[in-house]
Amino acid sequence: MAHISFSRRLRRTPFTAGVEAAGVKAFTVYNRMLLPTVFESPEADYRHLKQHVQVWDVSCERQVELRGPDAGRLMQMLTPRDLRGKLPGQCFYVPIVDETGGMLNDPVAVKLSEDQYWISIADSDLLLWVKGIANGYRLDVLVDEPDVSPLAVQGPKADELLSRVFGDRVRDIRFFKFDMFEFGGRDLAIARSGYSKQGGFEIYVDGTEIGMPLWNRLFEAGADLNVRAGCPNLIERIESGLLSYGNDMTDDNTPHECGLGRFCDTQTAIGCIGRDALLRVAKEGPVQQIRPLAIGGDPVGPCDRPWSLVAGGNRVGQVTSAAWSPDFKTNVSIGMVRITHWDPGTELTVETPYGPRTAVVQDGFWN
Ligand code: THG
Repeated sequence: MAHISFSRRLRRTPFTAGVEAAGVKAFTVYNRMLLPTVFESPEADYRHLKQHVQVWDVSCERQVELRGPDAGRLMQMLTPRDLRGKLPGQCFYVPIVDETGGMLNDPVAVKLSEDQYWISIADSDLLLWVKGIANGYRLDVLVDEPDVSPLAVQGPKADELLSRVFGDRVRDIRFFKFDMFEFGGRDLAIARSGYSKQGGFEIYVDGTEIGMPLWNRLFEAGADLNVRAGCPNLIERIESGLLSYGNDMTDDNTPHECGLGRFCDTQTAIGCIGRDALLRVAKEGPVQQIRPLAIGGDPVGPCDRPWSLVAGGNRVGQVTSAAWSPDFKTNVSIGMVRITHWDPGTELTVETPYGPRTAVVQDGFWN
């Protein structure tokens, strides 16, 4: 396989030096930034994540900052989730939709104050859409990308590691809440969140200068916890049903097709730009939806292009993420399946590069 060439367009992060020193084996590109994908091997990284604690350079989850009197109004224009009643100190997973109800991104929004939000984005150029809206509607709000880089600490020993560095107060942070902690003379938001179901935190590291000092401090403090550099793990995130924008869904999909209806309050989300479109499609309901599927046979994956799902000679969907699960001893996968074939237990054929396999719709994700 050929390599990817590095240049200024492919941005390094405040932690890239540490990631390289830790022996990273592969990167992907996400928001034009480096995102590690493998350290030892996907299976070894997975096993370690479920048993110990890892530090993840997820700087590529860039922030779109909204700051000013119209920040709250702008935030509500972007999403069908009803944000009234949300308080500073809270994070929320928010589908972002365009005027057709198509998904533009599925970020975590961080409410810092009534007039300041960070939108911690998945892989799409959301900044351009948000700047366009702010300017087109002449809103009184500044929109930009601050020098803020999330560093995730994930795994069952995450509380122990972070309490050693930031004090026992980190243990009191509840799921999808954040509090402020001092490091190197800076106030950092630390949230209990992250792209795994093994538990843990995300530190929103403000400024490049404190990046490597914080990275090194975490590894010193966690030596006896077997702390390692890690990254979002393909196997674990499929088992957990964590969606990957651009892989499992695109702007052709509504939040309801993505199974994100529980994060939509389309009736009451007044001001949401995609509201009318979503109300129209909500009447009928989605005709295809994300499903977990177990794929039979030997290990398959990763999935670098959609694999067709077929039944009775007809295409009824596609698989977009797949990996062998050592814990569940089956191939775990995420697919988009037509309504006629989406019930749990339905047996389909998936056309993989390794040949046709059976794919059985599951009644839930694995973790
Ligand atoms: N953390 C932060 N930013 C991010 C991600 C992250 N930006 C990119 C990407 N990940 C966005 N996608 C997701 C997908 C799922 C979740 C978070 C971000 C997630 N979902 C939980 C679930 O589905 O069970 C919880 C959702 C909830 O209950 O609110 O955590 O990981 N900063």
